[in-house]
Amino acid sequence: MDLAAFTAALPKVELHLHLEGTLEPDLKLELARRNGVDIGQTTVEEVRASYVFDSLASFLSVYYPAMDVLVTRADFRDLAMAYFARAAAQNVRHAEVFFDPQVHVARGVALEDVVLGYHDAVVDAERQFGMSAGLIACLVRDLPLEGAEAVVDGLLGFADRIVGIGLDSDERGNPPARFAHLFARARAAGLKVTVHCDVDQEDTTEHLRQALEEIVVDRLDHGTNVVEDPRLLELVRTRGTGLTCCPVSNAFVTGDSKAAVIAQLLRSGVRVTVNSDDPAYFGGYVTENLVRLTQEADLTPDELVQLQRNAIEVSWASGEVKEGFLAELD
Ligand code: ES4
Ligand code: ZN
Repeated sequence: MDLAAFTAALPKVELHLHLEGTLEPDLKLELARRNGVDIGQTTVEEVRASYVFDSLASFLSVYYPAMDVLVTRADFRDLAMAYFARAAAQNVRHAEVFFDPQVHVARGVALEDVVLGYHDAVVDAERQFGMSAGLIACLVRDLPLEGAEAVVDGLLGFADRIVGIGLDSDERGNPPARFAHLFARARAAGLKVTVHCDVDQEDTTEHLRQALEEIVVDRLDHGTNVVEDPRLLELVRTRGTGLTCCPVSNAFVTGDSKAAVIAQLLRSGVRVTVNSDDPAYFGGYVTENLVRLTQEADLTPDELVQLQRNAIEVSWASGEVKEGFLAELD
């Protein structure tokens, strides 16, 4: 069997996926029509042609306005179900997925409709596809802090519907330490904590240091710049901190998939995982990300299996789900 077929058949885990980043052009048009939202495009080709970016900032300036088409609880459920269906078709058995509640609340959508809509899909995905999933609410680091505080207040009322809190969006001038008090509150409510330290951003090393030493994150999203600081690298290795890497996304944001450094980390025993980030925009779901890394860094079948073992180990799935997945991998 060739490696692409091996990868497609492999049971997989996805840990770095923004639900709003799975908004494919056809669903965007359907939701716009359903809700009477004028998005300025009327065909799939036009929507696709509007997806042009070469940096994190230029990507985000396309990504956030697209969310206007999401209005009702059913819209959020439909978006997440479309992703879970694609993931299940790629043999993703467990997924922990991000969403950006602040952006929706700022548009006048009730937090409850966002969380419950996405949670409806988690329940349906289990029933329809036999896959498990968890929701991670991200704080949007470049929006006003008061909004993040209000959203955390609200989210604590839904703590049984989510598994963790994350931090995403534009890193420039938005260090993780500014959100430390909110992560502490989330953790006290039993939630896990993960922070985006995107590749090659401004102050990358300082942001990694704050995430690891001050917030003491459970995982790092991207995080590959730890290789630049031997002390932080050692911390990640000894703690077994998971890194959720996204090669196809990296190529858009920085012009480099970072395949070499991801493979180097994997081979040195760091718990690296491979994920798709914003697949509707970057054009690759988890299988395509694994295939790209395999081609660029010459991964072996054993290394592909190791990536999935890493992913389930650093996931926040139940013991039962973890054991079931490891048995499937063997
Ligand atoms: C994101 Cl690529 C990326 N980086 C930071 N925040 C994000 N949210 C969605 N995609
Ligand atoms: Zn991300």
